[in-house]
Amino acid sequence: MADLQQLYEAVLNGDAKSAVAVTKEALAGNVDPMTLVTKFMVPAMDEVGRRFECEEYFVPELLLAARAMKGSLELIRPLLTASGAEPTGRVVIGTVKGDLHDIGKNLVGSLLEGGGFEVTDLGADVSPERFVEAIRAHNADFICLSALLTVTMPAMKNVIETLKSSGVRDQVKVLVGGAPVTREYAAQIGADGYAENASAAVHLARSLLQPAA
Ligand code: B1M
Repeated sequence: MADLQQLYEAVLNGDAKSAVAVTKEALAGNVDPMTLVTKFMVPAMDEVGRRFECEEYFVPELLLAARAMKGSLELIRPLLTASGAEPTGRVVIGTVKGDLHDIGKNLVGSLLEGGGFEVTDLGADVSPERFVEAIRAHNADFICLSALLTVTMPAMKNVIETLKSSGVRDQVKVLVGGAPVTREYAAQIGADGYAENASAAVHLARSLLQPAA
């Protein structure tokens, strides 16, 4: 049986090899993949963030921790996305302009896929214009915007303004999330909803889907 605390330590120490090894062992032992994410990896990332804030860690340590978490998530992702369900709605997702954080956004995208949504992931540092193009190209029902930096939160508002000026605002529901984002901020910028984590994003998207005619 895998010692799951080792997964926490591996992400915290940026040890990708150990993170992958423990994850493989845990999955082989039928541990729930979301337990690995929410109980071990995310708390480790929170501790990485805390250490960064008090200058015990610097950007290289953040990068190593992110690499370790991504290594594990690559193993977990197929399990999250394998729903087999018919697509219930189309989602375009991305991290807003100026922001390179993509781990949380990737998790949200994976769970939405697992929840039966068709997901187009535009990556990180996405301009408002690229969101508009993707909405048109994929006839999206939702866009999900992620921001992890206080300074990039206003870019969410820019996206909404660009959707309006491009004439596509009424076509999509805009959902927002990311560590510094709040329900109040979402309402303030005119988003249709806020989700605090990946599973809440799936519930929210489902609740906003129009019932089939
Ligand atoms: Co940076 N970083 N970082 N970082 N980083 C934070 C965010 C920070 C809080 C660390 C800290 O100071 N404690 C801080 C931001 C402070 C602030 O503005 N409030 C910070 C900073 C300052 C920076 C730099 C400026 C550092 C520098 O260069 N001096 C720089 C900025 C670069 C840029 O973006 N332009 C920077 C860079 C980086 C790395 C590139 C090194 C790396 C990211 C690698 C990557 O993503 N590929 C990194 C990392 C790893 C972090 C921390 C440690 C971890 C983020 C993470 O992956 N968390 C982070 C501290 C922290 O968050 N505790 C930090 C795990 C992830 C699963 O959670 O992303 O919150 P999260 O996603 C959750 C929810 O938020 C929600 O669901 C997800 C899953 O449950 N969610 C959504 C997210 N998006 C959603 C969208 C939705 C719904 C829900 O749509 C509907």
